[in-house]
Amino acid sequence: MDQSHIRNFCIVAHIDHGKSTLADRILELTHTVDPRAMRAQVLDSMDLERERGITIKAQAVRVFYTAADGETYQLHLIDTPGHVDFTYEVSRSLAACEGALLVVDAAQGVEAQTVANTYLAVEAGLELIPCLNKLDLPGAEPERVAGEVSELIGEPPESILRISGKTGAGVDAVLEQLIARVPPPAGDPDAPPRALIFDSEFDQYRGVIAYIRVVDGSFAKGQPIRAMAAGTVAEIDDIGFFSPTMSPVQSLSAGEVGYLITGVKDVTQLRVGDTLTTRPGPASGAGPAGGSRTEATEPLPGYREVKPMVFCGLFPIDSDDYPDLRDALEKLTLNDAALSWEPETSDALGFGFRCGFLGLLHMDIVRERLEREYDLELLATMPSVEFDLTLTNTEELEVHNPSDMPDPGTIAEIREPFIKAQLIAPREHVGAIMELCQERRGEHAGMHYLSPERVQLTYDLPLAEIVLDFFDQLKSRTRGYASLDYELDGMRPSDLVKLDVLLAGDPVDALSMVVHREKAYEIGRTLTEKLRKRIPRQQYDVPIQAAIGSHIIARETVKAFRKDVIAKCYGGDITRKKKLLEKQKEGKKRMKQVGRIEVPQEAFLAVLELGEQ
Ligand SMILES: Nc1nc2c(ncn2[C@@H]2O[C@H](COP(=O)(O)OP(=O)(O)O)[C@@H](O)[C@H]2O)c(=O)[nH]1
Ligand SMILES: [Mg+2]
Repeated sequence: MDQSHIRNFCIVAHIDHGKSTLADRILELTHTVDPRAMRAQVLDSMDLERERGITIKAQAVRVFYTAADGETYQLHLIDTPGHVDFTYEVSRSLAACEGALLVVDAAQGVEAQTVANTYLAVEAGLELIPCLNKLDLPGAEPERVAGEVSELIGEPPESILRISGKTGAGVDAVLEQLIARVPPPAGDPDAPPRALIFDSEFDQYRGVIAYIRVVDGSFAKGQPIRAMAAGTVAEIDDIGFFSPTMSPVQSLSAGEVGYLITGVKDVTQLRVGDTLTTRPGPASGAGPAGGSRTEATEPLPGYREVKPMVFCGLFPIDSDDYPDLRDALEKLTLNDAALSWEPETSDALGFGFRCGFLGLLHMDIVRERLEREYDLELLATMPSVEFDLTLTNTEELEVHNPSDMPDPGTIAEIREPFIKAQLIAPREHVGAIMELCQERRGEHAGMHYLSPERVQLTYDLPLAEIVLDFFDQLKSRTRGYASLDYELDGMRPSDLVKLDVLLAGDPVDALSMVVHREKAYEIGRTLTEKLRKRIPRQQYDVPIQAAIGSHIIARETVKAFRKDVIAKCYGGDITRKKKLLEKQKEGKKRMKQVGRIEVPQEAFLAVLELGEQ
C-alpha cells in the first residue's frame, strides 16, 4: 500500500477503560474478523488474559478502512496492556506508531495510567487522540471527565471525542480523526532496508517469530537478512501481517507492521530492540526478492533497557525439572523482554533461578505462564527488591536476594530503591491515602487537583513497601477508587536489617527478608504467626522463630499432630476413603521438603499478606 495511506496507532488507557473492547469494534467496523469468530476482547488471545480479563501482551493487527473521503487506508492497530507492570510493553508499542488513541472511561475519569501513558505518548512524539469511552453508562460524567482530560493534554474539552466501545457509537468518528490527524509513516521506501523488532515470540515448530515495524526499504520472502546488534544472519522463510491471525505476504515495506520468520531457533539471536536489515548479494529463493542491494549501516534506536524491580526465587517442585525450567525461561524471555533471571542455589530449596520482574503482577503472570505453557510445577519465594551496599572495606555490592546479605558488621551503608508514586482518587479518599503512605514510610511530595472532585497525590516511597500489599490496601481503603502509577526514583540509604526465619531451629534461607529496623519486631511477630497457620502439623512440635542475627525476636510453635485421615471413616465406604486420600495427595502437591519439614507454597508467600489483619 502507498505509504501515504498507512496509519499506525496504538490504543492506550488505564486498565479496564475499554481498550480491548474498542479494538473489537474497530475490527468489526472494518470487517477484519468474521462475525462468527467474533468474541469479546478478541485480541486477548492468551487463556490467561481471557480468564483474568486483562491484556498482558500488546497485539498488532492490520485493518483496512474506507474513509469518508472515499479512499481506503491500511491501519495497523496495537492494543496494549494497562497495568503499571506492563508499561514497558506500552513504550515498545509506541515506538512502532505515529499516533495513540487515549481512551478514558467517562464514568471514572483520569486515572494514574491515563496520565502515565499520556506522558509516554507525548515523549515518543506521537499524535494523541483522546476519547471519552462508555458514554452508554448511566453513571458516565462526560463533562467532568472532559475537563480532566483537557487539563491533562491542554486541548479544549469540546474537541474530545465521545464514544461507546460497547455500542460502537462514535467509533467511525475515531477512525476519521485518526486518518486526518495521525501522520503517515515517514520512512524512506528506497533507502537500505531497516526494521525494528518491537516484540517477538517463540513457536515450537517455527522458531523465533519477530514482530517488526519496517522503517525504510522493504523486506521480502527469501531475502537474506542480518540482525545488526546480534550479528545474526538468516533468510526470510515467511513474512506477513496479523489479521489478527498470521497472514503471509510476499513483502512488507516502509511503514508497515507485521511478522517475520527465519527458522532461527536460538532465542538470543533475534532480540527485541534489534534492527534488521537485508544483506546484499544474489537473493536466493523465490519471489520478487532482491529489493535493495545495499545494507543499512545505522541501526534504529532500540529500547532503553528495563530494570527489574522485584525479585524472587523460582524452584521446580520436582528437582528433575531444573533443565526444563531453564529452557522455559529462555523461551519466555523472548516473549517477555522485561524478565531477567540467573541461577540460584538455596540450602532449603535446592537449584532454581533468581528472577527479576517489573512488579508483583508481572511476577504472578510469569510464574503462571511458566507453569501452563511449559508444564512445570514451581515454588516461588518471597518477593524482594534490590539492595545496594557499601561495605566497610569500601567495596560496592548489589544484592538481589536477602539470603546473600553479608554480615551486618561488614556493611557501612545499605541503600534501597525509592519510587515516585502518583496516586489519583476522588477527593474524599485523600485522608485514607495519606495515612497509608505514611504507614509505609512515604514522604509527601505534592498534591494537585485534576478537577474539583479529583486529586492527584505524589509520594516518595520505598519500593519494598509497595511490594508488600500496598496495592490491595490502597484499593480496600478507598473502596477501589484510587489508582497508582510509579517509576523508580533512585536508591536512598535506609536503616535496614536482615530478618531470618528458623524452622525447628534451622535457618531457612528462602524465608529471609530485609526490613526496616523500626518495623522488624512487628514484621517478625506477624510473619511467625502467619507461618504457624500455614505449616501443617508434623509428628513433633515445630518451633518457628524470627531472628535478627543471633537475637530471637519472635516465636511461635506448630503443635504436633498425627494426621490419620482414614481413621475417621471407620465403616467400609471405600470411595470416601479414596477421595480423602486423593485430597491429601492434592494438598501435598505444592510442598517442598525443607530439612525434616514439609513447607507449602503459601508459607513462602506469607509475607505478601503481612498488612492484613
Ligand atoms: N458499558 C460499557 N462497558 C464497556 C465499554 N467498553 C468496555 N466496557 C467494559 O469494560 C470492561 C473492560 O474492558 P476492556 O476492553 O477489557 O478494557 P481494557 O483493560 O482497557 O482493555 C469490560 O467489562 C468491558 O465489557 C463501553 O463503552 N460501555
Ligand atoms: Mg485490554
